[in-house]
Amino acid sequence: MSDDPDDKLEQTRPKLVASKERWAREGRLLTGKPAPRGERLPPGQHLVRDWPVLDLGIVPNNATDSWRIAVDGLVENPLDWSWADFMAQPQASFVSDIHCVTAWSRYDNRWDGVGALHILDLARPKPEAEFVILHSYDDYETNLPLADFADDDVLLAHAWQGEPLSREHGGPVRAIVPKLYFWKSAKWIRRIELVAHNRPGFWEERGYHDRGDPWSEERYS
Ligand SMILES: Nc1nc2c(c(=O)[nH]1)N[C@H]1C(S)=C(S)[C@@H](COP(=O)(O)O)O[C@H]1N2
Ligand SMILES: [Mo]
Repeated sequence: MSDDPDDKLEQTRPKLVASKERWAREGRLLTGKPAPRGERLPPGQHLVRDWPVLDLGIVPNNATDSWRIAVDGLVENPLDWSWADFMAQPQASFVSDIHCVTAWSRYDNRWDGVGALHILDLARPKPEAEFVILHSYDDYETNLPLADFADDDVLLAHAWQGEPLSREHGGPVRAIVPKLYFWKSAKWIRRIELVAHNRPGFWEERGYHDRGDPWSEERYS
């Protein structure tokens, strides 16, 4: 067995990973009809009322007394917060829709947490910083442009519909990036790394789109 955390993650659910890689190769679910952003439901999506759980077979258990989150890389002021530090930050709420690349969407999710803009204000990205890599406690990674992360609807969320975020959905804290497919919304987040050069994350290395805009159907690379 290799020590590459990516391989370790892949080995926990090899069939799931293989079938999602096949979806990407075959361009499954693509309608070829991009929609304007004003359209609430992106092309090829259908609405669900429940909230499906998707993970790679590792569900970290992070008691809040040992939990930490770091912001580092190309920042003037690296952060390393305990749960108490995190909860002492100004709190933000946002209601947004979820769009998963496996074609389900869920409307009107109310998130409470700490806004990405507040975190960036404190950490102060250096001018060279152009991308953000989100790292999680299950070793999952996903990448996004700093410009997509630095938006007022992006949260590090600890609550959903007024209740603490459950462990299966990424509790105690996950990222929420509503305007991109949900694989960009890292669960069990532990580190926000600012970098100058783009670097693909787990799904981006396996045929999924670098950016992932649902309205342009940026499902696959
Ligand atoms: N840490 C981590 N974050 C993750 C994932 C994962 O496996 N590990 N899966 C991604 C994918 S593919 C999706 S669709 C959503 C699923 O979130 P949910 O289980 O809360 O619906 O989380 C994303 N964030
Ligand atoms: Mo997903």
